[in-house]
Amino acid sequence: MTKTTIPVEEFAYPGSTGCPGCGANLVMRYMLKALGERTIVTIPACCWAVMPGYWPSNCLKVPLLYCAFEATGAAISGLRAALDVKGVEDVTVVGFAGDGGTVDIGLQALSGAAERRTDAIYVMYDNEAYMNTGIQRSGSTPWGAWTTTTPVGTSHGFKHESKKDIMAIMQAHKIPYAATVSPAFPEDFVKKIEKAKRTKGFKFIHALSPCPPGWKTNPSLSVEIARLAVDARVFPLYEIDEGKVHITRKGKGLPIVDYLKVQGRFQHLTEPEISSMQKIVDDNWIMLLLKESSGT
Ligand SMILES: Cc1ncc(C[n+]2csc(CCOP(=O)(O)OP(=O)(O)O)c2C)c(N)n1
Ligand code: SF4
Repeated sequence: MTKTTIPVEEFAYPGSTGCPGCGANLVMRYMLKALGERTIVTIPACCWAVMPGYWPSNCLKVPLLYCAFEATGAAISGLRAALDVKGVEDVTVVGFAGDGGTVDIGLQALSGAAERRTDAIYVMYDNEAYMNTGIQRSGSTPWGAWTTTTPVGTSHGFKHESKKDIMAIMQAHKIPYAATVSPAFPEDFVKKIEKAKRTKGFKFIHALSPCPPGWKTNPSLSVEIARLAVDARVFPLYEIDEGKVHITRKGKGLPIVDYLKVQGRFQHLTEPEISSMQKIVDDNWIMLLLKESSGT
């Protein structure tokens, strides 16, 4: 049996107030294992703003800076500048935000930090909706999903807009490093965060984070669902290193229905609608393969 290379030391302790089976819990845990103690995490309004618990019973071993919902990119820029003025070079600055705080309200601050090449890592944990306030749809909610603001009924249906391609948006900023990670593949996850830590400048990490209440899933299946997302190529694992796309795990190419059928938020979809989703996934996969083979 292969020995794991994941660091044993924990910087996220048990006791987070997250729901059972919260994927974002694992994202924080693996991220901190890779980064270590000399890290400051900036968190805007989101589930993780609540999950550490109340002082003095915080479950994280690193300092936290809370910021306004839209301000993660600006906050990490200010923090980095302050550390630079003090001559502190060995501390990694991290912005850790949900998808709503990233692809929607926080996009301008994120874009500014990326353009300035702020030396920091921005991690977006993507539970594909505004979960902390009651499962409202975000720009990162996939086509076809139920949320409380895209209710399924006779006159409404489900979300009819596509998920924003945040990785493409970040690639357009020509940042030195961006990667997708999954809590189902911790070795790949940790390696990418370690690489981001070694790289100077602005780094972006897109982490899929299953959310049992929001996705209407069994909490014991969160890691399995994250694995199915990769194997069905709904969430391919890849990195963009100095502009070059490299797929780190090809996945098994399972039909998308294997991923959808275990989630209550997709139960209303008809066969033709599932076929439409399969086509979106297939087209995105071909596009990713083309990007990899063309070196862009
Ligand atoms: C300016 C502003 N608008 C709205 C809110 C209310 N609010 C707090 S958390 C949140 C949802 C965050 O969603 P997301 O970023 O996806 O993170 P998640 O809750 O899913 O972890 C909202 C709308 C706020 N705090 N500030
Ligand atoms: S609502 Fe979802 S993202 Fe928020 S703590 Fe619960 S499982 Fe985690």
